[in-house]
Amino acid sequence: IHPAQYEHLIVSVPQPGVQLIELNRPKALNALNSALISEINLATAAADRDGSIGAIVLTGSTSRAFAAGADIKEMKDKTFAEAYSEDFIANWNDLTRIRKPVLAAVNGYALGGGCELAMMADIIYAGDKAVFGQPEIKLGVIPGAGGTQRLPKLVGKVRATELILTGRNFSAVEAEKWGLVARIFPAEQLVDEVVKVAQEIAGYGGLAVKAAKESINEGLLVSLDEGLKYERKLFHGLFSTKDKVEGMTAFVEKRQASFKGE
Ligand code: CO8
Repeated sequence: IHPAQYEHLIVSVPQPGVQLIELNRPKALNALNSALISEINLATAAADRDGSIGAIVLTGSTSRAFAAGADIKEMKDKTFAEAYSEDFIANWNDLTRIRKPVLAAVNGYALGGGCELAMMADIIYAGDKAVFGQPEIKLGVIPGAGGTQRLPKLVGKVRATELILTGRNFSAVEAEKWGLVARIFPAEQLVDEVVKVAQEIAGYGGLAVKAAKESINEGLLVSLDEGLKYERKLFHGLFSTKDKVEGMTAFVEKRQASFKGE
């Protein structure tokens, strides 16, 4: 799909190696309907295949919302039979199968599915006025796209349970204190700053970057012993790459390494 054909996204390359994907349904505060999620999946998969891209930045609108949740209007009349038979929202998780790093830049509301979408990214950065929350309990449901699974892993079980059972919003400062957010920037500078981080990552060897992400995520699924073994296999494998030769030679020769992703 050509970038200009996305209905709900603006896709661009603000710096070499960086794919910026902006959610663009501002009138609905970027509420996540099926069409928008399909487009996110298409755009991220395209970036994952594109050899010129090293990292992906996912963001909403500067002023009001990253995403105010799943589209409540789309869900309101959906029956159990429909939700179950179409496995409603299962494809949201496709984002977590992207192998290049995904950085979420959150300004404004990241509520419900918006918070869950951010948590599918590898790193979350927040604007100083960002507001997070899992308010699904107020709608008679529970988080359905990873909120009850990822939030406890990220902020701890007790805090996550309190947030999910009360549905209360929380601030960027709380999110950073609890380890959900890596860093906070002034709202207007957020996207530029995150693009800079993405550009730095894109400048490293693509194989090592993918392996690091893969090893971290695998480690969260298995025992420490298995995780350490997995890490070592990937580490050993990287000794067969040109980037390893280049990176270490450049260090010894006291010059900047030039990685090729090979
Ligand atoms: N779905 C659909 N439309 C929305 C949503 C949403 N989640 N959020 C906002 N909108 C729409 C509003 O309906 C309104 O549209 P309109 O102008 O046509 O009435 C427009 O966006 C602007 O919103 P408001 O007028 O409400 O703006 P305010 O500044 O007054 O309030 C809030 C902003 C506080 C963010 C408020 O809009 C709000 O509370 N939104 C809902 C937040 C919420 O409950 N999110 C959780 C949704 S449930 C969910 O995500 C379940 C996830 C389960 C897994 C995923 C399933 C797909």
